[in-house]
Amino acid sequence: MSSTSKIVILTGAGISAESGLKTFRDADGLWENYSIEDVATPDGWQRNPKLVLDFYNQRRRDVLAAQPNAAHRACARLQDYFDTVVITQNIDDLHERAGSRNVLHLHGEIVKARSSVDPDCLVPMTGDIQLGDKCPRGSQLRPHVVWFGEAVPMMEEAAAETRTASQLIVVGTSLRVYPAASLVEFIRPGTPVTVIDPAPAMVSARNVTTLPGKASEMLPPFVEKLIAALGRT
Ligand code: BV8
Repeated sequence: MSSTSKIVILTGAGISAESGLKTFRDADGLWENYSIEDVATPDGWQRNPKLVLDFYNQRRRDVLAAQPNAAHRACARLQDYFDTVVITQNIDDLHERAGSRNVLHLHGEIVKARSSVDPDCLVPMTGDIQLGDKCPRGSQLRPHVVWFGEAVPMMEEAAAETRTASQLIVVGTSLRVYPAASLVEFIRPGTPVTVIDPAPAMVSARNVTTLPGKASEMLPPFVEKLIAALGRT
């Protein structure tokens, strides 16, 4: 690996778990307490927009009250030494608040709201979205989030970044949601993949290293190793 190598880090809810934000599928996860169909689908939005707004308003408050942890900071540290891209499935802004500058949100961002009629019409959102809050075009504001059954507009860009990665680091994701989970299939054959997770998902690639454990314990020393190896090239 040299300083011109590109490192892609694919993160999921697990990297924010130690910041106090619930994951989806762990014990006491979000999907244990909410029905995906009711709060994370367009049908749920049509049926009961207030329930959906309340769900995301509470998550936005939790995100704004949370702080980045050592794993988010380790991702940010990498960009001082390598061409680094963070591709996250998370809608929180903890990577950005930890200092990462090149973050690609596959499933949207909780700190933005958008028009219900024009997906390109976005407004910053750090408070609650209420029924009756309108976008500049006069439609009800909704969370800027990709729901199940909605297309993932950033997928093409994410695949292009992954195709040119010299190293892929997968942190804190069950790799259960598509097409995000299929990103691992876009690496060039033989590209080293490192999976960090207390319960690592299976990654079918030729060169996979699994580091079982929590993101904030396993990622910082791994990042220091990558940086130290630079000094020896
Ligand atoms: C689409 C909303 C088409 C934002 C989310 C049947 C088979 C396969 C696929 C499908 C199928 N039926 C339907 C589909 C497609 C569907 C899908 O994949 N469903 C799954 C459930 C099977 N996908 C879609 O609908 C996507 N769209 O396909 O559109 C299309 C095309 C063109 C035109 C129109 C339509 C849209 C998917 C996006 C859905 N939105 N979230 C929000 O509310 O946040 S997905 C949701 O799950 C989250 O956003 C998250 O990104 C995603 C993945 O979850 P993870 O991040 O991995 O979290 P999880 O809890 O699962 O795992 C946590 C991990 O962390 C665990 O491994 C755990 O061990 C680990 N961990 C815990 N603590 C720590 C830790 N790791 C490290 N340290 C710790 N301390």
